[in-house]
Amino acid sequence: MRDVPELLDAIDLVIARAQGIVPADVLGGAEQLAAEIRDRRGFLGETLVLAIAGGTGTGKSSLVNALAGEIVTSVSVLRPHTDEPFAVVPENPEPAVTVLLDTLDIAYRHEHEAFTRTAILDLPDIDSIADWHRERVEDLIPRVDGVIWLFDPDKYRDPIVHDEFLAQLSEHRSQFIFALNKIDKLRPADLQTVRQDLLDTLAADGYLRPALFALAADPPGIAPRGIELFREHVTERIDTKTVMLRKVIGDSARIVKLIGEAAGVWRGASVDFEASWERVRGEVLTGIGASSTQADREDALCRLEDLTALIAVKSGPLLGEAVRSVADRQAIESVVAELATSATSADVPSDGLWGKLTGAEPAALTDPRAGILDEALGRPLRDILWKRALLAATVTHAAVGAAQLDDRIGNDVLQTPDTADVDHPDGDDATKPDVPMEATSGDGAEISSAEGQ
Ligand SMILES: Nc1nc2c(ncn2[C@@H]2O[C@H](COP(=O)(O)OP(=O)(O)OP(=O)(O)O)[C@@H](O)[C@H]2O)c(=O)[nH]1
Ligand SMILES: [Mg+2]
Repeated sequence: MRDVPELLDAIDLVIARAQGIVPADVLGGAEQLAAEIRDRRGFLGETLVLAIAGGTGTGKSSLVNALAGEIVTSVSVLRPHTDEPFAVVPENPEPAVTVLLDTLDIAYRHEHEAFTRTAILDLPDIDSIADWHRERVEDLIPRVDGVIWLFDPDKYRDPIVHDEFLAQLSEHRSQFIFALNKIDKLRPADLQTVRQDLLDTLAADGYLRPALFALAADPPGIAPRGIELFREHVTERIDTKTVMLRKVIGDSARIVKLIGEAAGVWRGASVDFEASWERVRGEVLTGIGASSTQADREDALCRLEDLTALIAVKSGPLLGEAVRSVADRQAIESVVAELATSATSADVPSDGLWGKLTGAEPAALTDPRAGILDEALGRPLRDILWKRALLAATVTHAAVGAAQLDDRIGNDVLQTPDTADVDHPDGDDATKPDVPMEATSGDGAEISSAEGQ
């Protein structure tokens, strides 16, 4: 299992294949849980995806370069400069990052070693590019882990930015990280005034005590400032995200277990149909020969009924019902009657070489009436059990995938998962992802003030 989005796809498949096998109330609960996981805002891969937004020339591209420690995206005094979205991503990014960039139509991507678990999207400026509408930012916000909104000392009160964007987006406040760039252009005393003024303006927009950093991403002739503190904040967000992801994985594992148990496939899916069917078929064919009595037929009837009853019980309530309806008393009686009428003296079983070699009941292999039994009962039962086997395989895939992901994310994200000891949903691994901590701050929660100097 490569990533959490793939796990969620596996969960969807489990739910789809459980239709008609698992009772509707269990399935409804599982569907709701799965929908809640999908609705969680933020990027569901392991990478922390942050978008940089802000007015033209505020230094968005410069901040990307400062975080990378070298020039990865072009900076210019000519405005607007970046007119195509651009992403800096980790080396060999997880597939979900590529999928996200594809869906966001971000063609320019730069893999950089400085970004081990972070991807930064450098977006075109919002106040001069015609097609950068608020809807586009709004559409982006739930898919990323945060938006870094950049200001500069000259234009930080721009009414377009505050009225058209930030005030309208304040319900997503926990997603925003603000930064005042180009502080090298301010005297220390002015910095405090501007910072307070910006905080007041943001409060009026609906952002109380926001994360606000003071930066100089590309001050002429001197080293950048405030970048380390900013980087620490990003690292904290990565840790918070890891906790959240482990909760998502734990919830996913719970869904799989819920369905696996309800379908009766959690502790192994086999109902041993093939072996039992071969045995009972042999016994029945041997019992109903040309000279069989009423008692022999009764005995055959009972054997077939016992087998289907056993399979029905092992298949769980819904499939059990299906088994009982394709192999009801009437169907069994009619096939036994057909076997009796088509029996000839040639059907007397012989203990041939084939039987000695395979250990199989020779009657079932040589008796042409075996086809009658297979057609009437064997095939319909197999069709039902196939659905169950498919669900079992899907449950195993999802449960093992959840355990692998939990193992990887919980220990070392760069480590290759060792799947050798994970082999079955029976294992404790599948239920392990119960995390001791609650997920990251929920909808509308304030993030604590993390002001840079
Ligand atoms: N004095 C000073 N200038 C900076 C700082 N950061 C960036 N600049 C300059 O501001 C100008 C604009 O920077 P960019 O990084 O291109 O700005 P941008 O937000 O990407 O602009 P668009 O791509 O047009 O949206 C460039 O000339 C930078 O060198 C800073 O901290 N201090
Ligand atoms: Mg730019």
